[in-house]
Amino acid sequence: MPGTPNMTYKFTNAIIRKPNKSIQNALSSQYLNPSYEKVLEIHKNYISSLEEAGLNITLLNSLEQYPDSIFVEDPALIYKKNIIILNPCDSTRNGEAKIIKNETGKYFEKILIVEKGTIEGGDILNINDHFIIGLSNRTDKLGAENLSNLLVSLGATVEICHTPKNILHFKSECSLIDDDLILVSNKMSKLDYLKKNYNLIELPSGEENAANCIRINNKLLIPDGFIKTEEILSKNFNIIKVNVQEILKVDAGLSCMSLRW
Ligand code: CIR
Repeated sequence: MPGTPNMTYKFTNAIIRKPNKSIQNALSSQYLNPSYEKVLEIHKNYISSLEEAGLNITLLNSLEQYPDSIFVEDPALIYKKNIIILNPCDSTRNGEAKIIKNETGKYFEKILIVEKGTIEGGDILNINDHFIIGLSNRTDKLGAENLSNLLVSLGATVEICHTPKNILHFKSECSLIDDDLILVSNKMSKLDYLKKNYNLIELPSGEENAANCIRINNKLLIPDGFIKTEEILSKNFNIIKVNVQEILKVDAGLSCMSLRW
């Protein structure tokens, strides 16, 4: 296993939301409806995996009125001891921001708010004190610039890039897995900014969905069922495999079901 975890993935806590029955009506580019029972099962295993990686879990109540609300990564971002409330783009998700602010503000020193534009956490990749924000169908320039100003005021640096076409979020197909090491799909591997500044591991075609992993302390959580990815990563990482099959139906992955700090 590579050296001491850097601060980006040195975590002790995670915020997670209990699954809602209305997840069956979550946004899906494939027009698929996940089963609530299967999502419950996945969620239980997900929590166990985070605990195995050393995290204490804060479990928020389910929100039936927001079908996509278990994906808590999208309405908020945690940096240092602060929480930044984002501005989800889709009208069925936007209200999640105010709710998560009221539920979690007490855990943080400052609450900052992106007031203008739209921006979702899935489009934000954090590497130590640096953030890459990917413009996408969900994150616009105004939202990215507003978040960037807030992050800079907290001492961070920011680069605004483009999420490649037909990828929901920047992090849907990439993740930081070690110091300066990013796991990417073929499309993400072509981004100049990533190529120039980081070491990349490109996953084989057909396994793009495995690029959304989460490094937590000395463990790497990877989605189950991606045999080539497992073979590549298990050589150098302590992996924990997590089943995400049912939430793939609604374009989600491992990172989006928790906020970690
Ligand atoms: C959505 O379309 O908003 C949800 N169905 C999936 C959100 C996934 N979030 C993420 O990758 N950060």
